[in-house]
Amino acid sequence: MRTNLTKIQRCPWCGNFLINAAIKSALKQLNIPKHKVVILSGIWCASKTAQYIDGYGCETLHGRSLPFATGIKLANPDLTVIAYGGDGDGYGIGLGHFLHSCRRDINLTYIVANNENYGLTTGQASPTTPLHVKTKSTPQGNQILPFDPVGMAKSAGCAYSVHMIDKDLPLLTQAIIDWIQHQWFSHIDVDQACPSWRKR
Ligand SMILES: Cc1ncc(C[n+]2csc(CCOP(=O)(O)OP(=O)(O)O)c2C)c(N)n1
Ligand code: SF4
Ligand SMILES: [Mg+2]
Repeated sequence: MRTNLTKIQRCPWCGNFLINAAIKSALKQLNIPKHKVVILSGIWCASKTAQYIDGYGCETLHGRSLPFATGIKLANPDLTVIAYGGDGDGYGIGLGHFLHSCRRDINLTYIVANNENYGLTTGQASPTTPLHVKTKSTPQGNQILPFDPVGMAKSAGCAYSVHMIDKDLPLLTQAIIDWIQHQWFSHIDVDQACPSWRKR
């Protein structure tokens, strides 16, 4: 966690605030001390999370939170290791790491804040942008079929993959508690509000 932040780094009403609150609540309810928690994230809006959760953390490289998380878990099996990132991070540039993490089935929890766009870089289409949606990079509407992250995770061997929404905080918190307790790779795709670039 970063303790010297002087300003908020996300827009008002960003769904990442809710998802981060759910993680904090889950860790508290599980009584996991902060020196046993490591948060690894990729790059930007979603990935600022490593700075906001009390515990060890690192913003890694775009799409590379899972290799870092895997290494840390293998070297320190007693730690609770959570990887966190955006849809561009995990399903775009980091897709290979996601699928191979599903195959390896190492005990990590991977949370994806899926706002259906590249928020940081001002709202371009991502692999989960729905058909026909207009974005900065698809001014005529998106022509490419989005994929289903949960279906993809399951087909790659991850039994614990679920889709949640950021606004249902009790349900999301419970899912994070359950998924942290599983001894295998677990994945939560969270429908994350991005009022700045992806109005729904
Ligand atoms: C290797 C690399 N390629 C591209 C970028 C530029 N970049 C930064 S964040 C980002 C996309 C962010 O989208 P997403 O992962 O969905 O996160 P969000 O900002 O929506 O939370 C891109 C393309 C980068 N930082 N590093
Ligand atoms: S651009 Fe979207 S995802 Fe990024 S901080 Fe703003 S609301 Fe959140
Ligand atoms: Mg995104």
